[in-house]
Amino acid sequence: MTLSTIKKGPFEGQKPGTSGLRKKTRVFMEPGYLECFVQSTFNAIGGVAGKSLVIGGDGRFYNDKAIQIILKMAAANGAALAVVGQGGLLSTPAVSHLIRKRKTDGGLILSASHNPGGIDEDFGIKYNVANGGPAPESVTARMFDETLKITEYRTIDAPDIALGDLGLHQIGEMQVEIIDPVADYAALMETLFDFGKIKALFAGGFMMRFDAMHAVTGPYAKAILEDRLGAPAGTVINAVPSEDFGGGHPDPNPVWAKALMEEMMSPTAPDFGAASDGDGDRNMIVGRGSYVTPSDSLAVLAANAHLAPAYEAGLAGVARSMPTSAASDLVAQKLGINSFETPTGWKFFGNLLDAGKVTLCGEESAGTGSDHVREKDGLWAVLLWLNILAQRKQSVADILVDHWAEYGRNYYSRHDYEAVPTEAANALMAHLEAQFDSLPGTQWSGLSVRAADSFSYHDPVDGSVSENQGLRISFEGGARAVLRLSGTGTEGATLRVYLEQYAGPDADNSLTAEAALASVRAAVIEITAMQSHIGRTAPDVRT
Ligand code: G16
Repeated sequence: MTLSTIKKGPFEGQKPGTSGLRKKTRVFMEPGYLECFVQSTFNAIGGVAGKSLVIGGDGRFYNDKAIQIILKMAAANGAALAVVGQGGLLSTPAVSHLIRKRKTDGGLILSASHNPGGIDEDFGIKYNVANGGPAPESVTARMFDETLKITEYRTIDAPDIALGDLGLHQIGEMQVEIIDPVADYAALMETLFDFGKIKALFAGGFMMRFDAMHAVTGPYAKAILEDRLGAPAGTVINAVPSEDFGGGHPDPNPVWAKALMEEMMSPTAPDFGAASDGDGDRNMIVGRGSYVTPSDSLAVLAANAHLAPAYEAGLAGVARSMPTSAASDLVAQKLGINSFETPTGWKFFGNLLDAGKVTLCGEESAGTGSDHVREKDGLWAVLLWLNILAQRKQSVADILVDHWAEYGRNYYSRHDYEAVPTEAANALMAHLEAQFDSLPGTQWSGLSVRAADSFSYHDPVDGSVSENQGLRISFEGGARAVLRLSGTGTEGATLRVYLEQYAGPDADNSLTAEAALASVRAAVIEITAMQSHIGRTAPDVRT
């Protein structure tokens, strides 16, 4: 085996976004592209000599090749151990758990999450630190700096590792341990929830459908829901991970999980439906005839978490990303616990979790999680819902109605405008920002603006400040709109418009979200001069 140093780099545009580096797969396949990013990551963390890493991905096209490349580079850089999921598979929450359990120095996750996979679709890589969470901004900034100055990377000339063979392997001086991707994660879930109660629920005829969307959660969901909890065979559908996710978007929302939504809205719907994304960290929850928005899901979980063994003693607090609805704040207020508002990106929850300030976190982008790992966790959210359903013995719809009757309802929807030319999207945002001083007090579509600003986050744990984290307009009467540009897309800009309207416990809580949000939506379209900036006012995706 020969060590070599290959002259290459730098490559433009290797700036990590909301969740690592995401690009078209063919970009990652350019000779040296992945290698330079990985070497830059190693350089940014002071090298990997003597260190241990967890490595795995969601099984999308190029996953296995990328893992072979990374293993050889880690060996050439002196790493001591790589823990790798069998077949190169590991869900994002499973990586987070393994980093913590095995006390490794960090991990690398190969995934572009909910983005489609394939040679002409998307690929991605993310570095997680020793607490199991995504690298914080201070680390991603160092990584980016390294990508700007890199001129060479190190690798080793060695045969590929048989990723399917469990057990110990060797590359140069580095050990590679291939592990069952599901076992440790499933064991962790068993410590958090009342598996006996959930088992009894299924034994009593409770029916569920879980759509794994041809992505990484399939094997985890089958092992936990069907094998351990006794859900009938066939409960988990699309359970075999495929490298192009069966040609679909592994994005658990009503648009991309359409077949599941149709089944759940039909007269023969099962009691409970759920879906997860490419790398298993997102979730969608839907009851018979009743879709639960991710913001409401976080609030319901916070209000009922004490029904599951892990959270029996109560929660330290709840954190949500700024664009997520304020529904969970109302629960925190009632429980008398902390609530925090962070920028979009799971990495911002890490400090709050590590400091014990919060127990649950969630985002409007279908992410919910707790202090059991440092990533959002799709299957965990599904199991917590199941545990709550097993205890409350009510339907999802009834739980929601009760929740709104107690706390009021935060009507909520996110509208995405995809593949907008970057300049047009920037111009729209600049146009809005330029009006901040003059907007308060003005009327738009019957709503009066109360305040408008750009969100900055002051991390209460390490004091760091993150600016420009989204533009907010709040209106008198409980309406709010947030606009930001996505940090996870790979083509042009994706403009996200987040709409919210609060209706108190005594108000009409039975409207459709579309009807309840019509005024705030119209106001945003007007204030931003949307038609003239981006040439349309109808979004591509509404969640
Ligand atoms: C990532 C982040 C989330 C974020 C989401 C959307 O999720 O981890 O925190 O909410 O992207 O981000 P954006 O609005 O910038 O596209 P994932 O599941 O894609 O890793």
